[in-house]
Amino acid sequence: MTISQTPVIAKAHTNIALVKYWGKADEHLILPTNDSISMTLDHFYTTTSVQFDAQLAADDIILDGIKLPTDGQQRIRQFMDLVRQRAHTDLFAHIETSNHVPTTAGLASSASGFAALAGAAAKAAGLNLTRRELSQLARRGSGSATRSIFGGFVQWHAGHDDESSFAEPLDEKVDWPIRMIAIVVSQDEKKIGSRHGMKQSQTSPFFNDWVKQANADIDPLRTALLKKDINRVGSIAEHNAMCMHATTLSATPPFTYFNGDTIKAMQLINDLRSLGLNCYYTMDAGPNVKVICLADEVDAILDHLRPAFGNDQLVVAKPGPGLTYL
Ligand code: 2P0
Repeated sequence: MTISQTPVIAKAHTNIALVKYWGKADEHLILPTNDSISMTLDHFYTTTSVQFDAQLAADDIILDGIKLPTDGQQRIRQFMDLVRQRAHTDLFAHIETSNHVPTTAGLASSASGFAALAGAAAKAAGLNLTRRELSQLARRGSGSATRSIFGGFVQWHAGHDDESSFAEPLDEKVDWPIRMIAIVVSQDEKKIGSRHGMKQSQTSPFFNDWVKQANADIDPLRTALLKKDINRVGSIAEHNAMCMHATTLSATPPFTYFNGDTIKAMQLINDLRSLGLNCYYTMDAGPNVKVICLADEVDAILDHLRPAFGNDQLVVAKPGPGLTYL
């Protein structure tokens, strides 16, 4: 194992789950309560550079050009400790990361962030990991990062221990024109982070039913993706998202990620569907809405959304690639 003498730069894209990860079976190892399936997006990504340096007394972390205060570094440092332990080194590192994702606004910057960090840190530390091993490592930073190691459609197998919980690509070179339109209703930081939110959701009396439903959605969604059936893909994903969000409304105390614009966007998508367009919504741990549709209907959908949302709030994304090195 040789520590890299030059910075290693990795790029990873964010992903949006079609069957969601929402609940942990093991908080320390980040083992989820159920399998999940996502689509990696081309439009939103993180680049991260890592270089170990014998001169450093602590990790030096710069996020979007700003040095992170010590209290903001804990998750990254803990993750770097894991990399150091595996690489048998006690060196600290310069870490510089740039997000091309609205940070913490429900477009999953922790997914691309920890996938890029896992890739860059492992290689900089001289660890020669397979992509499956990188997905296991990324998982320890943030669950959704497990899936961002791969491109296209990706399944995270929940597993039962560190070894058995990893992601696997279902179709990395998506050859049909599925699209996601992100309706960015808010760029504000979310009030309840997903880590805290999913824990609170586990108090819902419906939580076990949510897990059952999510596991039951996996095979039908895999089949629908294989058949390139946008209506099956969209309706499974939309129903799955609503089941997930039902666990927030029924938690103790109850909460929701939706705001008024989230509901407005859902209604506009419902209108479009009753007009015969094939479009479906999904939401994550924030108020933004992602519309699942086909490329040839994007313009008609955007036209219908524009009176309510500005051009700068509407971003069209395609399936994107997995982890790469620059
Ligand atoms: C997902 N989301 O499958 C789910 C659906 C949002 C809703 O962001 O605690 O940030 O770091 O493992 O990965 C998952 O939350 O949580 C997530 P941690 P993470 O994409």
